[in-house]
Amino acid sequence: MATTVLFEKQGHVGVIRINRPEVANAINAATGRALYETFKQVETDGDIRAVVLTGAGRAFCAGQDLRDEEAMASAAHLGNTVRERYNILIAKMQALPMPVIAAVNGAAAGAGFGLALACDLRIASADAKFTMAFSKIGLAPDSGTSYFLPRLVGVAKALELAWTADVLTAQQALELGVVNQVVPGDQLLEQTLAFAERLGSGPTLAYALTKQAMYANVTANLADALEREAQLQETVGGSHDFIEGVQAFLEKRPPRYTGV
Ligand code: LHQ
Repeated sequence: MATTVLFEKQGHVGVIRINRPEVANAINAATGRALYETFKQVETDGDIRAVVLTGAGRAFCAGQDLRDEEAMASAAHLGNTVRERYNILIAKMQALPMPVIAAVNGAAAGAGFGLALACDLRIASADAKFTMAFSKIGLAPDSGTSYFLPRLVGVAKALELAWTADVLTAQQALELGVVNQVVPGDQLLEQTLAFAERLGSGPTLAYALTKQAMYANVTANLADALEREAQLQETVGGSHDFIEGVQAFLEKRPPRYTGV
């Protein structure tokens, strides 16, 4: 596999790094494919309990590689690129059962912003920045940005950010709820990994069902949401981690979760 995407395991955490620093980690065909294959590999690796997505060098991801002429050869090519490069990737990321955290080390633009938003949580370095760059080149939002962003910031703010393509600083992103934490740049990976490890040592079956419930119920009606919660509780209620969690509480000791 090409090295435009790097992958390593740190304990139970899978770290995925987009690795085209010379073009701000812009995504060409090979990088899109490698990212998809890496997330697919994570999905089937029973040992990975949390995932971190980050970028090499100064940027997180500048979105579509604007020098990738084939992707932009015609309107039809553009639509197909969105479907075949980004949509499948976003869907794969969302379907992963474990927490996926973006460690946003720099600029996240266009589809790069979309990749950050498709992660469950975002931790940003103080010098990260975010832009819905699409409109600057005459495009409309893609890569899930028109789905995720209004859910985080509301429709009016999402429209403002999409229409203006104004750049959000890390601090502004924090205030808007786009990112969960802002940390000094030189501590970004270390702090994100520590957080990922913390989540990875939790009751990960319960976490997977939590993720399912949150994403599904954000658009559900109350009756369906309540019933989904009952069903998920039925599933997780049969797990070792549930028995262990209660036992540990009663014995006044930390739980030892195994994810089953
Ligand atoms: C780039 C890029 C880039 C190539 C920086 N491509 N080289 C989906 C499907 C199909 C078609 C179209 O679109 C989409 C969805 C999208 O993602 S559309 C949005 C595409 N992205 C953009 O428009 C963002 C363009 N880039 C920027 O605004 C800035 O470069 C950001 C804010 C990302 C970073 O700014 P700086 O930190 O100041 O870095 P820089 O601008 O100096 O960039 C560093 C290098 O990376 C530079 O190369 P050079 O050889 O001049 O040093 C840039 O040309 C290159 N680069 N983005 N998307």
